[in-house]
Amino acid sequence: MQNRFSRRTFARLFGSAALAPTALTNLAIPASAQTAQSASATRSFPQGFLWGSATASYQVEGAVNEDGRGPSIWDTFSHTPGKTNNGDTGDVADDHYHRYKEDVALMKALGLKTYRFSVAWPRVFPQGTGTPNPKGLDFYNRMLDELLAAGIEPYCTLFHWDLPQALEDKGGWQSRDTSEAFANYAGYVAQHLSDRVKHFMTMNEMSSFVDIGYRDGRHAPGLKLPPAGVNQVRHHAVLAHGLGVQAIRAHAKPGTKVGLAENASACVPVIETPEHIAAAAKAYRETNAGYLTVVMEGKYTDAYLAHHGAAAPKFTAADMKAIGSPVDFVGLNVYTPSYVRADSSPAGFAMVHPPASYPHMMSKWLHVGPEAIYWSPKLAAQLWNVKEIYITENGASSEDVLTPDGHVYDSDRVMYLRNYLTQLHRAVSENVPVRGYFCWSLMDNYEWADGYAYRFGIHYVDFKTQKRTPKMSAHFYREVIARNGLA
Ligand code: PNW
Repeated sequence: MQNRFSRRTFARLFGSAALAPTALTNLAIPASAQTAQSASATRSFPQGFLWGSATASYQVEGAVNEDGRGPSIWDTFSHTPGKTNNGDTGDVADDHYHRYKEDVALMKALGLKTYRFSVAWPRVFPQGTGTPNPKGLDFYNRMLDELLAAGIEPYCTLFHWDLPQALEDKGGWQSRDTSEAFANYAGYVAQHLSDRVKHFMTMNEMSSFVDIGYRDGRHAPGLKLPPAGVNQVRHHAVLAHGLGVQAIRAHAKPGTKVGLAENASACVPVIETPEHIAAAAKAYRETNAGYLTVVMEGKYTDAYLAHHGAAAPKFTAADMKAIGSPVDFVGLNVYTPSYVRADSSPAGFAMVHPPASYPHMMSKWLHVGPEAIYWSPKLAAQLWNVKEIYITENGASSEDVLTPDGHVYDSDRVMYLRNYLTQLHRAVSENVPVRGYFCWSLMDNYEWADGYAYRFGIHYVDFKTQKRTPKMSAHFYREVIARNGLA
């Protein structure tokens, strides 16, 4: 109701064309503002900062039965009645498999310096292991050539949740064999793409696919394992990452960098005092103990093992060595803040659960907390001496409305991005080594179990016609990129 009212009011006051993209495009920057901007370095990002955008294979590609692709667990899950909002599947998604040229053109128009995409494992190895399918890799070859011709640097994720169904049938991430199969696949892709891709990420958000898919059952494969099972799946995920790092190093061209993209819980001190900041650092290490912390330290924290007791994962010393393989960079996906306060418990911190009134975006889990993007990289750099960090995802879902004359005035997303980028600017100003930022997402896409109703794109997609329309947030982002800062 309130949304409808404010849109109507907006149109009455300003007319629906007042903020038309063309008007924004041609919006002249007064000379005084330009001078002020260049004079005040405080609003600029470092030269060469990589402005990007991200997508993932199953969320955008479609073409699930083409060129020899095998089924993934998301095909199975999304086709199971009752598992996804509205029964939505990724069968067509953004049809990016056929429209990648148009999508690279959108990126070019935005001025993107870089683009993060993921390779679909079941396109390359339809059965997960065994004989590769050359036609699967061909798609990425075509797409990469298009990107490079547009002057956009590719960042490649190897696993963004679309596990080959054939591997799930043999136990999936509950089986250690899947970690080995991943390393084999990762080495193969790195060998074939590292002439053009210089940055590979092994995994996207291990914490999401394990916890939501194997513990909560809300994502593929829809399991609700008991704690010991979940902890073992988690162990196989970090092991796959570590073996993947080794395989990529063994097969990629020299100079190829390897990392991961993790949504480490972004611990934010409730009040920025030394004791709450120290508590946030402890919380960052412990709340991420099964994922980023074990990857960075090569061992589970004492508190993690003690907390899980008999349900703790089973592992060997060789596993731990692989898991702790040094990475060249860390990617952090940042959305929701996790507030922390100091307390007198042995752990020295407590999580602050936000009240029901805490503001969120359309996705109820997506609490608005711009400081998350300041503290997450700052704490990671501080705890593990990381020298190269990327914000591999940040963005927001909105109840976007396409006006009859073809505009999307997503002021909530613009507000969200502006506030998060302001905090990111704060981090880089303090020399936190964040080298780039990837907005999630380039375009509306298949938002997993939430289907197509939850839109994260800065381009609106009409899923009937596949027409892409830049939203107001795309115009905002293009201005940020052009200025290399927040004007
Ligand atoms: C990430 N949570 O997922 C994924 O990497 C993307 O594929 C996804 O589309 C995007 O963020 C937006 O959701 C998340 O519940 C899913 O906290 C769920 C959560 C966080 C991230």
